[in-house]
Amino acid sequence: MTTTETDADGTEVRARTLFLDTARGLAGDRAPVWLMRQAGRYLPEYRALKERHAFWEMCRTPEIAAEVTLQPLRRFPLDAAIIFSDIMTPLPPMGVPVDFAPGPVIRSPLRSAADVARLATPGGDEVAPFVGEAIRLVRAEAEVPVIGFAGAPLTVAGYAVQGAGSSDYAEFRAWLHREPRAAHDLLDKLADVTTGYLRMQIEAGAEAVQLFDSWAGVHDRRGYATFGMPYARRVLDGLADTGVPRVYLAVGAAHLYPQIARLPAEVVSVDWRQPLDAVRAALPGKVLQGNLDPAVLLAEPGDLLAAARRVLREGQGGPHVFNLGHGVLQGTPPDNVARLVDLVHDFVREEGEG
Ligand code: 1CP
Repeated sequence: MTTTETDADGTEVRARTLFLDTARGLAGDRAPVWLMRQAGRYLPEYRALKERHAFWEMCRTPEIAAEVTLQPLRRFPLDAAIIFSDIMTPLPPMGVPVDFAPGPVIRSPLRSAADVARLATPGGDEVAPFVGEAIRLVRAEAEVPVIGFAGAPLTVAGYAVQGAGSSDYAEFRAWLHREPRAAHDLLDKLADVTTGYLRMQIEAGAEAVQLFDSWAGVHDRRGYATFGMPYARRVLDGLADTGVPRVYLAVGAAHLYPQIARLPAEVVSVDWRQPLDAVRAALPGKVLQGNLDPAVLLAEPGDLLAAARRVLREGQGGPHVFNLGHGVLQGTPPDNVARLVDLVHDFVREEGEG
């Protein structure tokens, strides 16, 4: 299959479909590339906008959200855009105010069954119409597909109950044991709202969706089987009829791969802790997305390129979307991102390998 074309002067034209074809399981001539947090504070043009607008204002103003989404595409020949928003977006319309400082802060975290009972469950069109509008604006300008996204119920519940990001979510994990019924009610509401919200994004023009279960890995297998996987499954199943490729991300979650392997997602985004050839054996039939260590983008160019080549070689055993194992770090030099994206473009899959 040929997914790249060459124009009159011999330069490669990105076929619009490379990312989507790969996400659907077709291994093309090269791996498509996009980077989690490709928009954000490592780009001076983002920081310039951020000086004039608060984070929520940027998310809630479609023209600004679209502009921020497009910023990395103007610099780098990326194969997909991810809409600029946050996994916290559905919480305020459910009745949970969220501030950013710079990570999310919930001043009144959910604690009791009554707190959960009070939550609203806005329909897909009510959650965040500005996200749909931003997607339409990006679709009108971008040459590459737009990825919509949401947080997975377990990860969003972790913030809503813990009150902020945490390295271990101990408070939240204790709450799951103390208040399992309220936890299921909360996850149930989040699953409904998230499904509607993602369907709205697809209707607005998102051609793939990613479900971020960033903190799934802090839970043990039993906790994930009880509170994580069933709700992620419900959201993903709720999108099946759209035909849009579904990407599921979890970080530090190798102990959960037996469960993740059975989720209805075409693509699994994996962190850098294990090489892709080893992960492929644990996630049979899945397209793999990942998994360069984002810290490597802070290293010398020679070391960065060697590490990226290793990821590309390890990904050759099946369909592979090149990405980082997690988001771009704040101090990343944009020149290193340029070097990385060029390298992925120039790397040709070795026939018969992998
Ligand atoms: O001050 C600033 O500039 C705010 C920094 C920032 C940005 C740029 C936050 C606060 N969110 C975002 C954008 C964002 N968040 C995007 C779109 C941009 C892109 O990817 O190009 C996406 C997809 C997210 C998703 C997100 N937010 C996740 C899932 C991805 C992941 O990193 O695992 C999570 C966990 C969040 C929560 C969040 N929001 C912001 C921060 C700094 C964090 C994480 C830190 C924490 O838990 O405290």
